[in-house]
Amino acid sequence: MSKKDNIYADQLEQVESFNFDQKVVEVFPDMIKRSVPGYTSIIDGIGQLAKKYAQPHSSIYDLGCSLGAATLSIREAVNDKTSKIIAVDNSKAMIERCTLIQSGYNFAMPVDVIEADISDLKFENASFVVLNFTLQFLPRDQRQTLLNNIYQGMNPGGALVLSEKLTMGSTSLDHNIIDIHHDFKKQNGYSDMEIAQKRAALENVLIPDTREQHYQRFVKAGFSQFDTWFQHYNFASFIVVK
Ligand code: GEK
Repeated sequence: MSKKDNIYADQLEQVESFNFDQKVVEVFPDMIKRSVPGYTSIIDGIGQLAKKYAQPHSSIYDLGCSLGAATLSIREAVNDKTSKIIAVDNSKAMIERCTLIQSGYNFAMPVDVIEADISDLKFENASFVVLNFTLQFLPRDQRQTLLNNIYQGMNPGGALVLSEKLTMGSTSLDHNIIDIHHDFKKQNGYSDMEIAQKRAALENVLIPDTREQHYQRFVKAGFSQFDTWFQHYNFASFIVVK
């Protein structure tokens, strides 16, 4: 069971930059469900999309896997022991907990849980790749290279699912959507102070792009077929097919 996220409940003298440490691991499932609109639907959808795109005898990548929610959804949906999932995160604390969680399930599809920076990976024989709210944490100048690498290592007919917090093109639209997202967090029990301190912690750590910036990157990497398959407020998920 995940503990309740109280990390920003008390007034902090100084808000440090957000990082995925042990404290975050302990509350992560609660934090992400109360903060990201549509998170549970996206996790379920990733399993369904994997059924359509994952190929036998191939590799499936879950990049920035955290505790492996997407990995579990895929393993549950795709009953195939000939392919394997490579779940990667650069947080040691996340990887330790993820390894423990995955070993508690007896699905057919094997999984390797690896501590690494996703920018250092070489992709091979990939049929399905998941970047579920991870690309937004990568420095902007590394994002195109990662997508190029994924495209290079992907089999024809394979797919990438990319979920991201978006920024809207216009300032006033952005302002209103961010307000609505904050109301969503308030409805989920976060106080104004918690929301403000978390926002400060994520400043310069979570850097959102517009939908157009994502679409341009897909084209530049070589992908020709893509669309938004899910959106709730400023949180969207794209399906990108090779
Ligand atoms: C889920 N996908 O539950 N290399 C590897 N991992 C990274 C990197 C990097 N360069 N940068 C950040 N991460 C998950 C949720 S959380 C999203 C993903 C959120 C990892 C980071 O350590 C964290 O675990 C994850 O990306 C982002 O479906 O908390 O908003």
